Amino acid sequence: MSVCESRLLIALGGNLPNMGGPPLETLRAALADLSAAGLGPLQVSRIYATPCFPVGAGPDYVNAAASAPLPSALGPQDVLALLHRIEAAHGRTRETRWGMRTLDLDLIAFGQTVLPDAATHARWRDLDPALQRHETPDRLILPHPRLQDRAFVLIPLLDVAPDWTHPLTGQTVAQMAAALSPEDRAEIRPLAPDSTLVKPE
Ligand code: A4P
Ligand code: MG
Repeated sequence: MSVCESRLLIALGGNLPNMGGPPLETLRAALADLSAAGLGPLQVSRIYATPCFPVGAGPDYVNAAASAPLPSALGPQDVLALLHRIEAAHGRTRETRWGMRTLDLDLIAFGQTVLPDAATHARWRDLDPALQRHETPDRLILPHPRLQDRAFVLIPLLDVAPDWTHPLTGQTVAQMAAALSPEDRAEIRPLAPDSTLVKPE
């Protein structure tokens, strides 16, 4: 297994202020929380401004991605619980599926782990788009079932894990990103050419 394939991948996003702070500040604080919880060293993508999906469902988002070595003391469920704790600490509430949020932390991959199993994963991955908004998984699905569809996840991931390979489809992040429509790719814009969530020392 390549070094890249044995990494933990996290997608970060937000489109609502928390306690007056913009989503960019929330994402920065969440990264600090991830490090403080023992994940790392983190590799962090540039920050991207992305149009809200579904179109018109709220303000534009700020999105980013992070990658870390697999933690020795935490399993995938522990990492998801950690992400949920960090979301809650930054004002995340869950009212509507795909609704506006101060902070969304998705566990995109835990190395090559497949959960709960290949057949269930295929069902979520191939779920009719009309049903996706209404069906919410009640358990951890890995890799994240919508990974291959989301330009706001794949373009930031290109910065940190272009060679990571999906354990079920065999596609790399770079191949999944190349399969997006040019229009979807063009909508994901770095905030500045050298924008980063990590403050210089
Ligand atoms: N869950 C299962 N597997 C996972 C996983 N691998 N990572 C469970 C995270 N959570 C996972 O998640 C719903 C349920 O899935 C939870 O109970 C969790 O335990 P959620 O975070 O409450 O719901 P969500 O974020 O609304 O849904 P989901 O499926 O993560 O969708 P997306 O694709 O993240 O959509 N537009 C822009 N521009 N940028 C965004 O970041 N995000 C969304 C959310 C919509 N539109 C967006 C963005
Ligand atoms: Mg989510």
